[in-house]
Amino acid sequence: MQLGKLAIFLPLWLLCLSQAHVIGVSPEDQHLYSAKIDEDGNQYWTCLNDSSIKLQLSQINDDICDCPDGSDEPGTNACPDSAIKFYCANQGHFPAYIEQFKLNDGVCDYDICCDGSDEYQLGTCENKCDEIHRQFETYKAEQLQILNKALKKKQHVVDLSQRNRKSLINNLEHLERQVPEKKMKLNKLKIQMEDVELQEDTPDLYDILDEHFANLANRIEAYKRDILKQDEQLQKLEKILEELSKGYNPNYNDHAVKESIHKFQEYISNKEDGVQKDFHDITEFVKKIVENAKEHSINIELTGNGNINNDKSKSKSKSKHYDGVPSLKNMIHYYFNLFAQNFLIKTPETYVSKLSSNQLAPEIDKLEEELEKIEKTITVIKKDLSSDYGPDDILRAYEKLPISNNLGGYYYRVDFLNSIYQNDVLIGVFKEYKEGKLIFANGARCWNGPKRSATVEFICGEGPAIVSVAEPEKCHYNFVIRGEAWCHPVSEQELLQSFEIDYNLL
Ligand code: MAN
Repeated sequence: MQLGKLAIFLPLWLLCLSQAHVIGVSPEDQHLYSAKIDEDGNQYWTCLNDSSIKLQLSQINDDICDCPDGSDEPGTNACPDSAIKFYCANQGHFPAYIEQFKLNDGVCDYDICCDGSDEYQLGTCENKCDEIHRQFETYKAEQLQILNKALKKKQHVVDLSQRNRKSLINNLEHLERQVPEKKMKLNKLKIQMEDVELQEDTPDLYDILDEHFANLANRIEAYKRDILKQDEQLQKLEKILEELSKGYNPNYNDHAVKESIHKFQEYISNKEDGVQKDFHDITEFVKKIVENAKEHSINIELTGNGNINNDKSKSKSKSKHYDGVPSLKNMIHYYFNLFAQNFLIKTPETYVSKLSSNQLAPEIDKLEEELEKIEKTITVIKKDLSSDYGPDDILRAYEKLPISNNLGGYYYRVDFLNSIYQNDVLIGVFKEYKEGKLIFANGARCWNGPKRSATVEFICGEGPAIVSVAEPEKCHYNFVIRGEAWCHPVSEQELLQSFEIDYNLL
């Protein structure tokens, strides 16, 4: 105000006396207007953006624009294109800068210059800084109270989004842990399947030896018959000789007869009992071998020549080997060897599934399906976790919390990170979060127009709520959603910008 009054009585050039206060310039910038002294001891000043333009001190704020940047007229509106603004000290409130065209125009711009200094020439604007500052303090207190409440609510939202993220991570870890276990199980099943298929394809050893055993039994029977026949004949012969030895006439002194009878008697006294008991049991013995073979039967491979080939038979390569058809003498030995080589060798401890290939196949399919599903879910979760869902992952909190509102005759439903509907028309599916906005695309096609799409912006306030929907272009919608999650701590300067003076109270 004092400046204003001064201005009424003093010529303009006095407003820029050397080292004096230059009107319209902040205290920090006053030094830019200090006088320079030339060789002749005269004071001068140069334009701020062009030091080649020398001016007399009286040319500062003389209402004539001399400098290209308007720096010689900080306190007048003589330079219309100047970017320089007029400084209001606003003692008791906040200093501010006002556009020069608003200077001395008869309007008190209290929203910028609460001290009325913008009208310093007329001096008609009273200093209202005290009242305006009081109003601002009240506004600030109210706003901070609202904001603190909102920030507390925001903290809950942030906590929820972090919990949602954590549960996704837990889910991911749980699934990832299952993969190696399931893969191992699948591998085992596949190996079992191969073994079982091989087993099902290869003949049973018993089946192969069955023929040999039948052959053995037949041969034994035939030899038995031969032996019994020979035994019968032998007994007949023995009977003849016995009768001869009893009925011959020793007086004939036939040396050959005497000698033969003597040998026969010797033969009889040394003779063992007819056919051995073991011989009669031989059929029983073969039967037992066959039963044993059935019990311990295993699967083996046949070589091209029909011989049995497995690792066990290889390991017995030192055992006695018989070629061709065995004789009665070695027959038992032959067949026992064959049996022992193939049945009586302990098999290595290998696991062969009790399940058939028909039972294993669906188990393998099921496990493969499970694994595929798990791996797909892992990919989806990883993509989700690496997606940008806003600062503090905030949108994750609203993942399953759609909001709706009736606006402009339509019912809108916004399902964050999913879709937006206008009544039952799809406006779009979530595409991305970009530069603080949600982008939805690929909605239902408009009649004779593009597919519907939308952009969602957020503002701080009570919510979450859809506060407005606009359709600036045909079928592209702009949504504004208000919510505490989009509130931030504010500075005094920010509050000052949103502050509005109640002129009724001035
Ligand atoms: C419906 C609504 C409108 C849209 C027109 C286009 O009426 O989806 O928002 O502009 O279709 O035909």
